[in-house]
Amino acid sequence: MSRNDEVAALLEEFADLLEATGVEYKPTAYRRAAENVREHAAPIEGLAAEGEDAVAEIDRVGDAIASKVVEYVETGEIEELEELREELPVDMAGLTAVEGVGPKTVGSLYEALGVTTLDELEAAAEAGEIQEVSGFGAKTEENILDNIPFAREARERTRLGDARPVADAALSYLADRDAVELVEVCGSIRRWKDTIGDIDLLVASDAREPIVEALTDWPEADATIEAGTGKASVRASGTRVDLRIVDPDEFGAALQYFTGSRAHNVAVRNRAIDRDLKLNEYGLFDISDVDDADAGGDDADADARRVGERVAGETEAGVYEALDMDPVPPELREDNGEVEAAAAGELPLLVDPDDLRGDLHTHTDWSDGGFSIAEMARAAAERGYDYHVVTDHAAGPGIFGNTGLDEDEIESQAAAVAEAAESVDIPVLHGIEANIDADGDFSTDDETLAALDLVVASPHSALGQDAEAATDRLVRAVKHPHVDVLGHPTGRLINERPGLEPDVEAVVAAAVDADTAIEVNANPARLDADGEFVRAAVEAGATIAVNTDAHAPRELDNARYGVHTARRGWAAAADVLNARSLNGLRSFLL
Ligand code: DGT
Ligand code: CA
Ligand code: CA
Ligand code: ZN
Repeated sequence: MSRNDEVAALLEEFADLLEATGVEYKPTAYRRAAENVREHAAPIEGLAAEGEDAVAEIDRVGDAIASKVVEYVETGEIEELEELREELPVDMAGLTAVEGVGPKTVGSLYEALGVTTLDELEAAAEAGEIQEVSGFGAKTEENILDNIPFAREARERTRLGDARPVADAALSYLADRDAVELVEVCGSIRRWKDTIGDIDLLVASDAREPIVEALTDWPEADATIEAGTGKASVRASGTRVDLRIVDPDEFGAALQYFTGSRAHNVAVRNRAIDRDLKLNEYGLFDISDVDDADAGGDDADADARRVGERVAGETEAGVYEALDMDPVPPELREDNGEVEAAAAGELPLLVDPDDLRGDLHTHTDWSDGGFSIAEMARAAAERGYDYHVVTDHAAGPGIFGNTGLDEDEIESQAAAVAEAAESVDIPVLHGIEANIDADGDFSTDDETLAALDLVVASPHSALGQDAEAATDRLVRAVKHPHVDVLGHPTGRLINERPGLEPDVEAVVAAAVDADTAIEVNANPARLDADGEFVRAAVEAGATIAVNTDAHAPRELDNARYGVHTARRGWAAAADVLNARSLNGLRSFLL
């Protein structure tokens, strides 16, 4: 966390506490200031060292806030904030993580019931105490109770998109150490799950100590949690990083074991048992000549678990092959039929990041993006894509500010896209991200939609509607004759809001019927559709599109999150619309 992020978080806490104690206007000022401190290019500690005036140069940061920032950087605390914390000793972040619970609610519930934590909130709701508080009712209490599990999980798990860059940094740092022979991520992050509990790393080396030391000395590690002989754990960017060190000839078995999931490992181990083999983190062993059937059980020490004759374990692929299976891509290891498919030689050839030939959902400064049509298209060309599609927001409810395009603006954008395309090496198509309203209608007229090369249709509002309404809405949108891609189908934001919960089977059946592709939105806050949704779509024969929804050139690099999510849904390159050539794409759009 940079100091700018740290100060911004503090100002936001200040805003929440002020709001909870009933102060008006000021909270908004603190939140705006926080946002600008976070985005500010220069390090805040440098400005604070120059004094209040330098801090107040930041947009929206007034003198009063600037003096508090200086106070914090100089003394490590802000007196007024400490007083507020004492007055209202609540776990603000934990409580406001519950959808429908804002700082004001936290303030009222603390005053009336003394609620300070998520557990206390749950207990009060279960006891029916919340509906007795003035301004609250039975419905609010029920909503709070419904939303607590989601909030609790969100507090415990990190988004893949936040954890993966930390894991990548650790990987390249460790790969550069002399004593390290091999290093890999394992656990849920290697399976590209959309949220992860911790980052697991595996190193192959004959040494132990220098590697434990290397991890605890890692400049990005904020704290050491544990430093043993064969393993170590640190905290980095708020996430736990677990490292295990194994002998090089046991690396494959350990990688297989620590990648999980537990359910996948159970299924694979049972397959070993059927063959009179024993699989553990040290290798795959032939135990047919071992007398004592209990030898090397899970409770035995490491040496005793290396029992019988070892038949595999140096490479992970070798372990699977010795069990008469094709190697299983990590994304599939959830015990959802992959063990049977691998044994039958029927695993799909999954889509790969290199298969993508263009992005079908991107924004420019015509709506809420930050870059011109030409800048975005050139960035796509630089990434080796064969074509680029511009899909700015059409006007509609839920579209930020006034940034959506009306029919006239869409028409003028067509000319601008054609003009920009002249300065770009790849074809640039003109699309739109149309807005699916609560009923499944569109705010943009049919004639305008018909004239576009491609229409992505996405929900942006009414994301709390019930399952039946959500299903009707998405099915209608998918069947609209001019819609080509259903964008971020549920509208979920990982760890923030669950989004729509439609009948997925019904939506994908409609998509197959209408020849509409289902998007995997690769924005790491979304990953929507998720793996399960993709699996249903692929099984029904629907087409998938993996799009970044980029609002800036560097966001085009998020494509990998979408591809791995599609892989979690068993998608092959042939299932993916933007893995096709321009001609292939055009014939789908006809
Ligand atoms: P997470 O971190 O909650 O997102 O999920 P994972 O899958 O990364 O789980 P984690 O970090 O607890 O352990 C990593 C993998 O190691 C896990 O997928 C399976 C394997 N593993 C760890 N401990 C055990 C164990 O006691 N028994 C078995 N069968 N497998 C284990
Ligand atoms: Ca893990
Ligand atoms: Ca772990
Ligand atoms: Zn978009």
